[in-house]
Amino acid sequence: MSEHPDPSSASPAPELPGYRHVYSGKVRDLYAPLDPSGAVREDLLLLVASDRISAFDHVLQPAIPDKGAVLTQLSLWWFDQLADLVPNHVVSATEVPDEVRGRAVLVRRLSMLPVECVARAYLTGGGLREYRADGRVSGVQLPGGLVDGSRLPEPVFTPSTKAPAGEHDEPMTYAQVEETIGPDLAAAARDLTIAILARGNEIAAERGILIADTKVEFGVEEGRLILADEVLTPDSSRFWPAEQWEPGHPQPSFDKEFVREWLTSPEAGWDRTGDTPPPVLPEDVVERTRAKYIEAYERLTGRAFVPAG
Ligand code: Q0Z
Repeated sequence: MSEHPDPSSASPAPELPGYRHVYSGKVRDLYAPLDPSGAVREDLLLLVASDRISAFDHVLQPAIPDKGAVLTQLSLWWFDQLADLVPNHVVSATEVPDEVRGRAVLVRRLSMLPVECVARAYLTGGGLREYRADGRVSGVQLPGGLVDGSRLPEPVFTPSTKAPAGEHDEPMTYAQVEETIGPDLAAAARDLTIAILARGNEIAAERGILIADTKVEFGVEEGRLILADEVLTPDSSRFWPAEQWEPGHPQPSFDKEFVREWLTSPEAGWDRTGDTPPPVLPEDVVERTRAKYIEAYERLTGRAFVPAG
């Protein structure tokens, strides 16, 4: 067992015949399909969710088996639940290479808004820091007395910049969003982001999950917004177990609780504020985390998760 795992070895982006690899994020890989002549198709992209997991800004080892498929299937299910609110970028989840079947989606390649669209229904993280500083979140005045984990009177749009790889997104004011994409697209993106989170919470609340906040990405086609990327997954949103919700302290994460708990335990012997990479996760933490992703999928969708192959 290595003390200094190479994060890229957790689950590297596969070579896919007929596709060109264009980009890899911490946990996902992006490809462009090639046409029969071998030229890159400019109108389509293949989004592949890996089994990689990140915590405390590090990609961990090993990967979580089936995480990519669970998140892909959950995102596809949400696109259907949201279809009356917003059109989406999905072309096909079946016309994908066998090697990534279940965790890949062929999508329309869109011109993306240069804004991370975030909405918050509960106060935590960066929103809580802003509130503690001046009683406002993204310029919206909130009532006094709110604490970590408080439910907000209504969801708030808290956009941020799309930071270059390796950097953190910075909050944007609503005026900055209007200057960047124009007032009409800004208002549409704000209203849709809030509506997506509100619909998400209506559905999730009945199934014992709170969605504290979420980040969505929109493309633009003929002046209209198209929901792109992933939606309402535990990687793009904070999922909390409703049963354990108790404002006044940081809430346990539905999916990553065992990972964070172990990484910060004496057993891991890791200083997350230092520059040492995290230690390899024990098998039981991997297995319990896999079970939480599947539990989130099954509770939300009411469907059994069926692993590939
Ligand atoms: C999404 C990302 C990654 C997956 C670009 N429909 C679209 N049109 C144009 N661009 C995108 C999309 Cl979804 C797009 N990302 C984020 C990165 C794997 C998604 F490595 N980047």
